Amino acid sequence: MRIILHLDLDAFFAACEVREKPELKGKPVVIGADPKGGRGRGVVSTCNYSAREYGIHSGMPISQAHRLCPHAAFLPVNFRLYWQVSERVMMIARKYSEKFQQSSIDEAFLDVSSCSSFEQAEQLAQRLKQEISDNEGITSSIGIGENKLVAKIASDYRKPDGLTAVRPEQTKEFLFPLPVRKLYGVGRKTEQLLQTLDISTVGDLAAYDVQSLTSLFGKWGLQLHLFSNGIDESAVEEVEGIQSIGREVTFEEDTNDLMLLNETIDAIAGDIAETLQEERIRFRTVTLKVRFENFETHTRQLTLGRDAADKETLQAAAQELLLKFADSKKKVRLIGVRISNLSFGGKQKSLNEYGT
Ligand code: TTP
Ligand code: MG
Repeated sequence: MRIILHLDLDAFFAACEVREKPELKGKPVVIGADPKGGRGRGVVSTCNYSAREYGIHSGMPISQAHRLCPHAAFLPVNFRLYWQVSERVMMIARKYSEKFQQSSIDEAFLDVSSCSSFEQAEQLAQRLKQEISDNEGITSSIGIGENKLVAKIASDYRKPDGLTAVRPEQTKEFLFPLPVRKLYGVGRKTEQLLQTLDISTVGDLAAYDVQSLTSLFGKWGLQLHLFSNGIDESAVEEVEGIQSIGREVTFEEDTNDLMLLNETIDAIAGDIAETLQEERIRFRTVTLKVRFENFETHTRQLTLGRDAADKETLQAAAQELLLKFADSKKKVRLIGVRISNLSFGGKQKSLNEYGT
């Protein structure tokens, strides 16, 4: 039997800010675009739990967040700070298991099968939470389960500062009442398709005929069947550091001014390059994201023949990718640059893309 633990830091970007500015403690804090007194056009990256009480959440237009809670502290994204805190937290977590996998800036899986029981794993989780909170002043939530799927869903079950252990014999009763959206890989599109089949909970999905699922979804149908039954054989595999770094900008007004687009790309690239240099990170793949006025969103990417870390290479690559959109007549609402295929501290590591 395996015992897997999933760690997810609470309201991470906001927690880092509150830690740096204790006067914000207990107040609603929103991280993201400048609200400009309600006229801002970007989105909320995240917010702390006091702000969530007003209905604010990640991805919400910042103008709406401002309407819901005008007296919140609105702060810009300070990626460098979050990156540093993340690194320190991951260093702590890494000590708790030889099999460790960081899966995003604020999440990691630990294979703690060497614990003799779930009770022991819970004690270990409690110690880990305590050490993170003592050393870094931020809270976290942990889920424990027989595999990565269950552990991840469990970490989200009670938040913030939660600890949820789902023993193998409880897996199905835990999963079945949850909305299908909670399963890995089930996004809005799959959710909508499943809805047309009258499937809304994980239990509905588990009860659905697997053959019908595969004829509708192909291999993914089988995967859905397995996940809904709580089956996930994937291993906790070491993947060092985060897998990609990106920034995006929403324009004040939709635009097709090529000069403005180029300048914006240069500014984003310059910003990312600064983090790279300080942290000694190199990249090989550059992705450009463009969202048009009608919200249609496209990405184009290119992979360099060698690692790079300099601003100029990043800017040139992003500019080249922008040319691929040159024929479009539509105005641009948002533009973003992301780098992936990263190497750290001079050592090449193979990394998978992990988009947020
Ligand atoms: P999450 O772990 O999804 O969110 P969170 O840590 O803020 O809150 P919680 O886990 O307590 O529910 O994401 C981690 C960080 O990633 C988050 O602090 C900010 C960033 N992020 C974005 O920038 N945009 C997004 O849409 C999301 C979901 C997260
Ligand atoms: Mg989190």
